[in-house]
Amino acid sequence: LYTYFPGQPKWAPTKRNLTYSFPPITRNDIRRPIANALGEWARVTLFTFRYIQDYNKADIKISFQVRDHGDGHPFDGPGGTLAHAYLPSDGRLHYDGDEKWVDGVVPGATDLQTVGLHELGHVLGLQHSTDPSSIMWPTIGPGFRKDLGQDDIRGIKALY
Ligand code: TQI
Ligand code: CA
Ligand code: ZN
Repeated sequence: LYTYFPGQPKWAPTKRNLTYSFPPITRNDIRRPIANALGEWARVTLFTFRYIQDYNKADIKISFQVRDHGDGHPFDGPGGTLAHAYLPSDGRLHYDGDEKWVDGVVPGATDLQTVGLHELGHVLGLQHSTDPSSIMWPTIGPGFRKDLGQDDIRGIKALY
């Protein structure tokens, strides 16, 4: 079953068309799997996600960070933590730049889209689920791809 953060923080009713951006230096090949993850959430919610160039103006700020990156939650190098995201309506989503990121299923590497789906769940207000088939289930092996589950869809629809 899905859960929410304490106090059920969520995006305000006036915020349904969210913008997202990357810092200008971000590699181009990571944008497609992240856009796909956004598209999956858009399909099951009233949210739309639109890319804008201006990183500082975006609702959802997606970046790659390594080790201590100034937010009090340092990454841990290869392995361990893969990414983290802030709860609504902060909008920050950080990938650990020390992981081997790929678009798809590659042994020993981690799928950008799958982790993006999970982290975007946090960005939208979902906490972890007790359902192993949920994208919000807190563990997954490397080299796997996972999609939204029924539990995730029920959870997000019940929140908004
Ligand atoms: N990152 C953790 C996560 O997003 C960060 C975290 C730990 C966290 N405890 C938390 C976030 C409590 C919010 C609340 O869950 S992670 C997976 C999975 C991670 C793990 O790197 O462990 C995915 C990120 F499910 F695959 F194991 C994304 Cl998909
Ligand atoms: Ca790591
Ligand atoms: Zn999580």
